[in-house]
Amino acid sequence: MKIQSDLLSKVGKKIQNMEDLAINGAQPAFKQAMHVGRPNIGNRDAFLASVGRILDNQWLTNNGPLVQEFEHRIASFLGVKHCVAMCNGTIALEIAIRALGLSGEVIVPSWTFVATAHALHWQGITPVFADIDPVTHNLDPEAVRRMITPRTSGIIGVHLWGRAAPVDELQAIANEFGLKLMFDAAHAFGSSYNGQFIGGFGACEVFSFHATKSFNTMEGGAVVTNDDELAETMRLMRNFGFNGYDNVIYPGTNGKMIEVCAAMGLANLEGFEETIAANMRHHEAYKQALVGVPNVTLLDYGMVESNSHHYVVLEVGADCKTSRDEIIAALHAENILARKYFWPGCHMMQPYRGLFPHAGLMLPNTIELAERVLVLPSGANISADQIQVVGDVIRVIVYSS
Ligand code: T4K
Repeated sequence: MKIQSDLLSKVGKKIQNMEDLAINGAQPAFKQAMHVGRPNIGNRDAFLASVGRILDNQWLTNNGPLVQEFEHRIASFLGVKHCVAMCNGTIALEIAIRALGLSGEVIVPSWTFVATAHALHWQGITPVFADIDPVTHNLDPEAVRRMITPRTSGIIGVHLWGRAAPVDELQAIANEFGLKLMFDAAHAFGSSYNGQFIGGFGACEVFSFHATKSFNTMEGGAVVTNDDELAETMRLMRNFGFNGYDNVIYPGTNGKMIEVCAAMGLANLEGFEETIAANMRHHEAYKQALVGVPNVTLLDYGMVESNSHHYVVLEVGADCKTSRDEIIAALHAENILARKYFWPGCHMMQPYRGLFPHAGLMLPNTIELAERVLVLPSGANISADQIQVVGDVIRVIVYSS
């Protein structure tokens, strides 16, 4: 045995050659899995105190005082008029889509989490997949234009990895063709576009506050908007369409955020700046750990716009002799659970694969990128030493070919 076993769960082993890798029979670098999307847990005491108050109040859900405070705090943090908190990002998307009156076909990227497409399909709307810009990973406005038909009612831009979609270009297309524009901002809490927090663009923007997001409410989401009427419609829709006692005026659903989730959000909001600072340190550590490794590029968020640096995205170059999947296999063998987000693209997932078997013909950049991207472990508890080990595994496996 090369190193003491108690060290394995903390720091991992030295990895210098192929024979040091677990895929070649060596002991895994980590005893416990290193995850993508480890939850950030803010002020634990503040959260637990709020939970005590919730129990004392005997008000657990249905627009309780903490949800109201949460909505107020999020709206003022983002500089928008309304935040309508929801039970998760997917329901928030569904409600926003419905409240905007989208129908027929809506243009979305295939290169996103499948919830973006499902939120449309779930209510009988056809998601039409447009290709992305291979550099930004976001919708290519020209590709969006190509997918417009007489049935198109809207566009959902996704701010992938928290990097803003081409907001102005998409808005110009929406205006030209009389389409509604909204954004899936699930990754983009704390990101900016032209120096302004994401949240105020398009007709509305939808956040996910899932446990795996930079800012979480355990499960949760929200639609934020500057449109008073839209906000009011969504408030009614998330509560079955009730407008006062016994008076239902919409086919609503149950999209309510519960008090415990709002308490988690309030506790995490306190620590959000710290979370971003830690993410940025980790990002820098990954950058250093990968210095000189040929044909792999860490997605750089730059410093011009703000970004939570939550997703550590690695692109394997077309010239790299080691495939993305070989890198993933080597990492997984070490208990480093890197992910292939968002392979293979929504258009290759059911029901879309069956419904639109030829969608890929219009998605060359998506198909290419889906084979080359992986997301590396992150989260508050990851250490620089662990990141170095991840970098060493990638270095050795890339140099091996
Ligand atoms: N739009 C976009 C662009 C999205 O990315 C998402 C969600 C949505 C819409 C929908 O929002 P929500 O309805 O989810 O609010 C995860 C998340 O479940 C999902 O929220 C997220 N995007 C997506 C990118 O990632 P999975 O299927 O990869 O989850 P899972 O269970 O494999 O967990 C991911 C990693 O996190 C694992 O390595 C384990 C770790 N983890 C997870 C949880 C829940 C933890 O360490 N602790 C935890 O509590 O989808």
